[in-house]
Amino acid sequence: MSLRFLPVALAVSSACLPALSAAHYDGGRADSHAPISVTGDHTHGAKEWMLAYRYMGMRMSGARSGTDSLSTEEAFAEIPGAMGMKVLPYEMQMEMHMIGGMYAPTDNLTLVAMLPYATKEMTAKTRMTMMGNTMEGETEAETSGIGDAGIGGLYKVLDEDGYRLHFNLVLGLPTGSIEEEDYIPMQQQDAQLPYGMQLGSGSYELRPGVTLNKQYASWSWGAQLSGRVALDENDQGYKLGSRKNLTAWAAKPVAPWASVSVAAYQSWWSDIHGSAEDLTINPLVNPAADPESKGGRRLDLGVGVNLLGKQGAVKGHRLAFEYKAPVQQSLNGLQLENDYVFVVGWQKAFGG
Ligand SMILES: [Cu+2]
Repeated sequence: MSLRFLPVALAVSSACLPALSAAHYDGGRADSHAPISVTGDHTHGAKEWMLAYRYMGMRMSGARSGTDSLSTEEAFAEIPGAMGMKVLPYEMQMEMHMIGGMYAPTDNLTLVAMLPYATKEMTAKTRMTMMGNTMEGETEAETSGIGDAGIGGLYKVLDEDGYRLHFNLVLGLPTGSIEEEDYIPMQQQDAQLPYGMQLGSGSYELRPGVTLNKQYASWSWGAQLSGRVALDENDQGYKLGSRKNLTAWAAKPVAPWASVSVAAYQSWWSDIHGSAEDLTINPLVNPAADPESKGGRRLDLGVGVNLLGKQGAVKGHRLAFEYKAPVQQSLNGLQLENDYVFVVGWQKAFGG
């Protein structure tokens, strides 16, 4: 650049300065937090802490193999069966309550901790063929209790021009039970339930991620790449397959206290390695007991609302809702199809 352009360059850059500082990340906007099902989406300023509660409801129903939805008849035809018996998982309802906390010792580091409590209910159709007669029935199982806790941190590496970038690293702890039992009619006694009905993974788990947020005056977007890897085999002699998630969202404030969002969630997860020692259900009879029909991939789309109280008793309280449904899913072997996920969350930050 020759010297005669210097005054022009200085004038332009000084004119841009107010715009740049105005573009600093504003944590006081409803859309400064991601849609509520995204965790580890934001960091906090030094000495700030936050309490959070999330409720998640998830429903799965019907069978699928690969990308095809199967009718009950088609699904039974895919189960090899043994001794004339076949069990087809048919419906599952999961509810999860998650308590979370965040604390930022510095502007760059935010510590996080979370503990879930889940209830799972599964219904299966049974079919028994004996001497040419087929008897149909239904069986139900239910479990509830705490799941795997997580502790870790988010480390912010960039915060300028409305961009915020941080790394996520959470260690999952095997606090959830992996030996849940219920009455199994085919065995006429209580026995260990299949993998999907257990409350925890039984393993220490690494959950790394990277999160980018970008805020403009009238809207914002964000993206997160995250994963889960079991570090050790659990007491039952297996470990869950690893999982990768790629999430992207866009949000728009519609009032100083509200924003709406759309999001896309792509996830990939692999089969279970090993098999549960105490699981007496035959995988030939019930595919839920088959560690090799657990993997898959799914694309969910979500719509959400974030509310942020601006005055009076609700000042600083966040309330958010999100509904997600799959638009594409491909499952290894015979598995239950996901129907929807609904999340409600409350968050409140203090101090700072
Ligand atoms: Cu927070």
